[in-house]
Amino acid sequence: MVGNRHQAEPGPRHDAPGPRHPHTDSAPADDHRDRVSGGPERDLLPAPHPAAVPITVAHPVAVALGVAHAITFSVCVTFSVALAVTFANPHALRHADPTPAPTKPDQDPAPTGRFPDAGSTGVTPGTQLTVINGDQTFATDGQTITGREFRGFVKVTGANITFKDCVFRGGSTNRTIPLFDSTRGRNTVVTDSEFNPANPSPGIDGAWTRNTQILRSEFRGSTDGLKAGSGTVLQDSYIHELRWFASDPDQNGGPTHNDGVQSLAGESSVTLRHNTIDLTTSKDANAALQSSAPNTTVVDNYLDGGGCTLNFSHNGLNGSLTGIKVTGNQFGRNSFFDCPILISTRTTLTELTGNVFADTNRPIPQPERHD
Ligand SMILES: [Ca+2]
Repeated sequence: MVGNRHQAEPGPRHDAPGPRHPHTDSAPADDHRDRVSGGPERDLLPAPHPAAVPITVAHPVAVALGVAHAITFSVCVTFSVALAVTFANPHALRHADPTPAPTKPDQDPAPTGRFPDAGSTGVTPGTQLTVINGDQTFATDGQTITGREFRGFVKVTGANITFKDCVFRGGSTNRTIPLFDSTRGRNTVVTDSEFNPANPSPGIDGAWTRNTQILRSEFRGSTDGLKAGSGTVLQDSYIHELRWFASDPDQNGGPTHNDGVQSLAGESSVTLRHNTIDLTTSKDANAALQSSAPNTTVVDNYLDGGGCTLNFSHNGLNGSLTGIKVTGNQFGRNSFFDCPILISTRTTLTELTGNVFADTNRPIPQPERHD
């Protein structure tokens, strides 16, 4: 499992000298860097699958349309353990139209003024969920899985596999593991689904992904919501209420470093489009997005919370962090250091336009810059 992600992981920035944060004069400088950039994050993502690099995500519109058609018939999937317990989905507030027209992920949509929430994400109301007990690995190319509640950890190793209207709950463990792992799959799609651990623990994240689209889905209750690897697109989704722990073995016994989305050094080409990432309800959260991934795009999101809400760092890279676009986002006021965006000294923002505070529609301040 453990691959080169270990070497690529940023080291603890609190060990490095740096300027004092202008907004925290009364606090030791170490405090800021530790809170906003974190110490050594969990670094157990596997090495990229050889077939998964370079990134080749299927055309998003074609995939989305494929999903829409796929749900009109039943695909038989054989599970190693399948407990035929069905029950009605409790999320009755889901949007009324179960098959909204997909947004073209390769075009910037017009800002809608309404951001994703519990009512517009997750399992479609009325879905009958079948409980699947035990860990599962999906290796058969092209299959579509619908209406499952996974009470076990799910891995994807095949290509062009779609999950729709699924709930990922994991199990009880002290391992460092995501509820859903598509880092070794190709062109994975997850729509209208929920990531919510049944037994939260410091090592449980919502999802680890590569070459994956996640649409209209909800993350809550995990340590990090999404570890977004190369070729990940997160769109129209809702990340909130992450779970903080005072002692995390992956942080040398220190508290968890909760991030809505985290992209580790070694990953690239991550897109966050029209999501709500709200960490204001997560204790001492690190960031809505902590990223060391070049060619990351953050567009038309609602973002709030964390030490700094967006935190870009070249730490762990053998050079600069480049190709970062942050455009058309709305920010809340609740970052701990009054810091919507922090960039490291070797981070370049290729685009930085149209980012405003949600309450006033006034531009956010220029990014803080230090290591
Ligand atoms: Ca983290």
